[in-house]
Amino acid sequence: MKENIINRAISVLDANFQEGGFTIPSKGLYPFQWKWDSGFIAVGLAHYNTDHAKKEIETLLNAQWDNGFIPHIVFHTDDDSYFPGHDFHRSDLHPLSSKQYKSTGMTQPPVTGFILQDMLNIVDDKEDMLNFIKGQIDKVYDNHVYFYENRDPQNEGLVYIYHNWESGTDNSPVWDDIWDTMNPPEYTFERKDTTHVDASERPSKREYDHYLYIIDIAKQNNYDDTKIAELSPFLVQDPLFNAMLIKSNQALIELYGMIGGNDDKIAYLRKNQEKSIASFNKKLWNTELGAYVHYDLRNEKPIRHISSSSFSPLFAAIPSKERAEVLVHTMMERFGGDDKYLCASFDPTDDRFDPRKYWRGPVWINMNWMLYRGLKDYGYQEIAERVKNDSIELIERDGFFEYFDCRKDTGKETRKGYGGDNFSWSAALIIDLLKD
Ligand code: 9WN
Repeated sequence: MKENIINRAISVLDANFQEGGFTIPSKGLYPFQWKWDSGFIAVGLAHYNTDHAKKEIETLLNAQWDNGFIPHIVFHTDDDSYFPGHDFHRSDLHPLSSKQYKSTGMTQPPVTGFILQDMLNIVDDKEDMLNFIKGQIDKVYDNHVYFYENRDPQNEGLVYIYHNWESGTDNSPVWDDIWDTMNPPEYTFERKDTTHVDASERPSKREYDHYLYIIDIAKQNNYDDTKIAELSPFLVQDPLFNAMLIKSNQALIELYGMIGGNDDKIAYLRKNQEKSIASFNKKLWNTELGAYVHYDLRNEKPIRHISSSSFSPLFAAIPSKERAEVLVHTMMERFGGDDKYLCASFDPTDDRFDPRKYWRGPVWINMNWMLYRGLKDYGYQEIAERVKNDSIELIERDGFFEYFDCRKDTGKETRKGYGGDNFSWSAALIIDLLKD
């Protein structure tokens, strides 16, 4: 069974690998290179094709801007089957954007640092991988400097995101609180996603109006970070995004330690790491809910809803042992019922929960992969195994879908897999989980 899933996963990844040296997330629905997808994909590739794994990271980092920014989508081709494409995003408006690659002007969770470390841990030829890392690591470091110097207006060690697409958890009900503060114009545009996937599984037209409006504001200001911090109606400190930065800081510190001769960079990362972890625990922890939550920096208030992002700090060693216990208790109480697969992307006890719709409730394999490792690190072996086995069961039942209905009993509807099929990170990360 195990070998069979791994072989099928390899076929998915190989079919999605493109001539340009990168992997698309899913044929039809997502035809370009995405930032955090690339990282997860590289982990899977490292298990069986080191050259592709290295290429994946290289092609992403080649599209870095001169200010250290790494975009969320790199448009390697002129494919017009995705909306909004490069002609809407217009990365050329920023004076320091890549002259060679078209991209978006927004980013995604900074996973690349810890991915480099994972790749090193996975491969047999450590010397070869360390050499590769030596050639790439400064780009990732520059990306972290970009975040700390441009995305932290109150100098707290917590960086903001200015768009829901930067979070990776696009239509999470957490953002409904922000949409309530906005009233964007009605845009006329042609959706492409709903030609690939049923509209009921995707964000609504009105949600897209909000998404486009925020980009318009950023474009009117040539993607200038200071202006965005001043004007964007969406300005959020996201626990998932910041946990990824912290996890990657730690990996960069350890990798630079192995490489040697980078004391100034290690010192910079350590200083920020300490500050970030302290602020994270102080500002994003919500005692009443027993969980980490998002903070709305524009309106200066916490967003009191629990999502799978609330548990991602376990993966980055952020909570104390005691706090981790409270967090895991919250998770099991709200998300861990016997009638559900772990882990729903949004709180099943919340009115906004939808078990089948995108980031409003379904299980996502990348979140499970992080949760599995976090739980294991804190000694919750049994729950970790459940997260792993649930992930395997869902994929074995239905295939390598983008997300899965989190209910065990779905009545007449026997299908559990939704969104894009043959989805790359589901394939990549299941390889990693099965090899663990
Ligand atoms: C917008 C590629 C991406 C993932 C995101 C996921 C989805 C895009 C979309 O697909 O977002 O970035 O068009 O819906 O939410 O996490 O990186 O797989």
